[in-house]
Amino acid sequence: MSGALPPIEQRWPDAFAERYRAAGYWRGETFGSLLQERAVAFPDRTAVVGGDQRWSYGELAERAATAAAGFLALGYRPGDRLVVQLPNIPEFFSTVFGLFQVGILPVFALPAHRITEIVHFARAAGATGYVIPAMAGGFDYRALAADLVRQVPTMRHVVVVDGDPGPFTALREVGLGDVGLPPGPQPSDAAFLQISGGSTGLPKLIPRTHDDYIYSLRGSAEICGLDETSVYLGALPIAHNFPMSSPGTFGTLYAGGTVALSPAPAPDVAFPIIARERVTITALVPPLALLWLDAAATNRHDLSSLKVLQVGGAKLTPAVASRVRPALGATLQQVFGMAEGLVNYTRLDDPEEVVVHTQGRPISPDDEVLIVDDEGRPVPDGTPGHLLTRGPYTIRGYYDNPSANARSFTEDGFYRTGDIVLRTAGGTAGGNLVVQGRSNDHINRGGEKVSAEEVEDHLLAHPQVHDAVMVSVPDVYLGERTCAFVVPRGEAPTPGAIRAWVRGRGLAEFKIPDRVVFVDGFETTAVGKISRNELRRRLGQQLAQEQSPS
Ligand code: AMP
Ligand code: DBH
Repeated sequence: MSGALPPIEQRWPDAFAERYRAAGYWRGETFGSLLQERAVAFPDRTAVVGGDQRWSYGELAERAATAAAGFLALGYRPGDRLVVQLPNIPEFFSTVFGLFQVGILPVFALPAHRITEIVHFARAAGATGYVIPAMAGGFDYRALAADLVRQVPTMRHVVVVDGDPGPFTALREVGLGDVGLPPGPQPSDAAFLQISGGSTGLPKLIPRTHDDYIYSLRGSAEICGLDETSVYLGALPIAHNFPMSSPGTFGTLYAGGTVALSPAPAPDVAFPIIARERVTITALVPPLALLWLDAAATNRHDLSSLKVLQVGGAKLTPAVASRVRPALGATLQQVFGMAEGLVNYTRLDDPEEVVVHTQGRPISPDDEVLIVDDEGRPVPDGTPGHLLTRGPYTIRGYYDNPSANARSFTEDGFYRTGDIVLRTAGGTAGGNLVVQGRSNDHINRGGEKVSAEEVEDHLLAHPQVHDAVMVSVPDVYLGERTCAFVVPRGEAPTPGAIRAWVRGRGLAEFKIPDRVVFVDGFETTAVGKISRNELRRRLGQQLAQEQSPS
């Protein structure tokens, strides 16, 4: 029934694959073998803690094997895709490691995604199943599932991993069937599909192989000094690439450490868990880091176990960065990464100046980083330019998306990140990247990426909207906020009605415009319409000027 996997023709060319194997980056490990080996080596060590559950490596492996058998009994086979939308609960790991073992590909949705996004992921991936919790964060995912099965008839099952499944299938009640475990995927096969933050338009699907992702985990765990005594707190949504792999929960399991899960990243939820589980490392986006720093001043919990605070996903200001050590007694590590691959870290022994002022340098000696001007010519160190990259864990193409691939990759396989960066010259901080901004329409709202174009398309669907442009507005807390300029058709609706409209279209809350401004029309030039990118730039500048004190 389920469609065959479109060929992932965007693999690394043979010469590169051979080089990455010869260098020892790709070692032929798979996620299935990785968990098995650890469960044999140290079955009783704690792997995952969350809610009132505490699973050893042995128990996690057993639960993953049961999940694998359950999905097989439901009729799923290697190469099928399932949209997985799970919060920070231990069942996340038993489910996805079960899928990895069979070679079924999870498509990692975030808990914040809503019906429009889930339908898009399901269709784009040709998914035939949807895996959810019953409830999380006060939201009923079964209602979302009911909507999904109405809109996407190829959904064969909705699988609920905890609680009351309602009309759907409870994973724990699926019989094991008589299907033997298939041989399992090859290390060079895609293990899952990550979601791009959306540089232009709708989010794209990112195929990551066992080989490449496990290399990035191993490299990250090494850079972060993880070992079996490490306790990583999953505070951000763990389906996101940063807390999953940099080194994140997967890197921690790779190193044989313990993953502790926080149902929310707020200090009052996370601090008691840090104290109880003796957490050694965690990852935050900048607005949360600021919240933690403020909360630390009056905090009653023992946070002394915390050695490393990673901050990434959006630009951290030096002023906030320099507060981390005094307030938390932990080493700050800046992390500049992307679900498409390349991840940069400041190193734990870097001088304070480097840690506070730069976003680090790549994991691998074979990460190729090019910084070029608008014409594609390399710029000197210290000069901002477009960041292009290629390497042993950076994809060569999105899943089944030729037009995005033509835009986002060069002929010779470099990924156009859309980021404007500079490389620092000489001195102690030499050779590190400093992020300057973006070259396209994606707005970074405190680490949550919003495509202006995607939201504009929803605004334009409103009957009283003639035209709409969404821009980024500087914000002290989030870095950037969104503002939608709307040209009404006939009588102007209220800003509240516009925001309610976007919410009603079934989008994640973080994509709803923070502000709505009505205007009579947009600038045009003598030769016709100016480009939307140029329009966004001018409107953004206009807003910034209005905001700055004169
Ligand atoms: P995504 O496409 O959702 O994986 O987001 C990746 C993008 O997030 C990068 O291309 C950057 O634009 C942004 N980003 C990630 N980490 C940082 C950071 N430390 N500083 C500035 N921007 C960042
Ligand atoms: O923002 C990101 O996508 C990101 C940030 C830090 C990421 O994917 C990562 C590290 O791996």
